[in-house]
Amino acid sequence: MKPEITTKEKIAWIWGYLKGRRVLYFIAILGTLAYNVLQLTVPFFSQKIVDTFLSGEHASENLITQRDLLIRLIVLMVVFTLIRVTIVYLDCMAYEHASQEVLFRIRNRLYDKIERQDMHFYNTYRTGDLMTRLTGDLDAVRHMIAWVVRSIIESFSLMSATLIFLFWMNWRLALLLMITAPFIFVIIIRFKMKVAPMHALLREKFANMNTAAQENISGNRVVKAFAMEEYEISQFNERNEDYRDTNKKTALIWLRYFPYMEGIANLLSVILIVAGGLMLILRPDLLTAGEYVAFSGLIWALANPMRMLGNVMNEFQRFSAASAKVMEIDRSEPEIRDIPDAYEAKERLRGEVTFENVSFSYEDGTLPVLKHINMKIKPGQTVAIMGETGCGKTSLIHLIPRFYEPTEGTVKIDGRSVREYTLKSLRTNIGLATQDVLLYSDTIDGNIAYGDMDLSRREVERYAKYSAASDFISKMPEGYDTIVGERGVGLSGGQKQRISLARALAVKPAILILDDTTSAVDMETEKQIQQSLRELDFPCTKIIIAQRISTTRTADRIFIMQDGAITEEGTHEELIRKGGYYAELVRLQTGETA
Ligand code: DGT
Ligand code: MG
Repeated sequence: MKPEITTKEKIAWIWGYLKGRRVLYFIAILGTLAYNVLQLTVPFFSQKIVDTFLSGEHASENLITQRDLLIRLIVLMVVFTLIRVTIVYLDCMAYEHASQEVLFRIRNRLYDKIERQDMHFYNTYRTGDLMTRLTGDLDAVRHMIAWVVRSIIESFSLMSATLIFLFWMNWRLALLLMITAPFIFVIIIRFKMKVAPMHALLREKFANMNTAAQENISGNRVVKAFAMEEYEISQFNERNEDYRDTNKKTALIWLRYFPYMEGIANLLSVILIVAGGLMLILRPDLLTAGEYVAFSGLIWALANPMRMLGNVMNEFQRFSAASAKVMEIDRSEPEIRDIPDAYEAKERLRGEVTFENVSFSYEDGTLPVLKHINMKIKPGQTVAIMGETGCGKTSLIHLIPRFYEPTEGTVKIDGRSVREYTLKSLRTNIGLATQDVLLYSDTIDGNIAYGDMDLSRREVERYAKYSAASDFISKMPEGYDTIVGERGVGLSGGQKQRISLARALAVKPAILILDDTTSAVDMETEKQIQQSLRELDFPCTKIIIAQRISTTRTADRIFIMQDGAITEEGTHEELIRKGGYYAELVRLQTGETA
């Protein structure tokens, strides 16, 4: 369990992102203070007007003799109101500006963090959950900066200014109103305790719903193939209901506390009417009518912040749950990253690959997937790796670009552990065509040139030729400019594999790794590809995972893997002579016997 992030840390975290906008934000807070204090000018002036011109001893006299004062008071009231409205407007803009800026920064930083994460991270976090962090959770953070803080300042400044003013005007009556304070405190604390866990839950339900939607939209073909639409819809409905119900429950919590809060807010009026009325009648020396008017004109300035408090607390808890999720990503570090003083390979690597007693198991799995692997591949060699499905071939080659770290032993390139290179210089030397092909929603040209955006069209065409893709590409309506992937024209499995091969070749890698890259290509095309791989115009070590003997027979070396270990090793002829697993494969696939 990770230690829980405290509220203080959350606030400090936001404060960090406000850098450069802190003065603006501070001014915005001052603005909030100012316009709330200015709100009090209206009752202040009305008290003066009532006491001097309406209910005072010499009211009617004053109306004649001090007409100037009356006009001045009214003009001042209007001027102050105008000032207040202007401040409110500018203030809103300042909050908006500061919060959008913070949102922009966090979003960028988060994306940066996610993008640089290692495989383990992607195995752990679900896409829908990450998307929730980038959208809903971040919005809750922005809401905190723009709305929650303002509301808190507003409530407190209005309340304290009002209280100061009321105490200054008539401390006895003000003190009586203060009787309600402890009750409010108790209600809010109890509410907070009830509602905080609900927001954590609510956020989880929201992420669950998003994950279900994301997985089903991107995996819709499988849903369709199995005619599972109705099932999936009902699954989504369930999560949607779950989310709705949790939302309702959260809202109900406030509804449970609301009557108490409302009761206390109304109690203020009762105290004012009863106590103030009695004072006015029995002890007019203690309370003037003007003061009474000012008090009743200001009772909202005490009651409204009380009513707001629940809402503010609610939103604050929403922020609290969301920011914890955002901060988790913000603070995350990939386990696989450059070691201090990592070696930056400036020159092209020669492409010698060595496995020295390498064992490996996945962090979330218990069984060893690779067991004491020893392999030596010379620069420029072509080696083939064969073995039953699930024996660990993909896991093995994923250790070369350091997608995972071996649990034991060392993988070396050119005599240096892959750990010692900077990830960038290591990986730019490796061209990998992965087992499940992913193409971007981009042109074919853009997909092939993905690893080297500056590649000219002529070069793109050349690599397409190497991977036997140029024929079918030139037959497409817009050739290399045809959009493929999610939005574009569909491609066959074999076509996708060939584009993925061209993409791997286009970076002119020192080490080319093909993970079952020609499995969906017909025999004739495959032969063509094997031929062109031998004729590449750059030096390149090739590690080819394949199932077909036709692919492997010309390899300089063949490794047979069984259950995570290398059990046979040699050339085609050597292995046939040995009469083991490989010889059996040859017999099965070609009918040849040794
Ligand atoms: P293939 O592609 O079907 O011919 O099989 P291989 O030889 O490429 O097998 P590989 O390396 O993908 O998987 C070896 C074992 O490791 C297999 O039992 C499944 C397991 N495995 C693969 N990927 C992961 C992973 O991300 N997490 C965990 N826990 N296990 C994995
Ligand atoms: Mg595999």
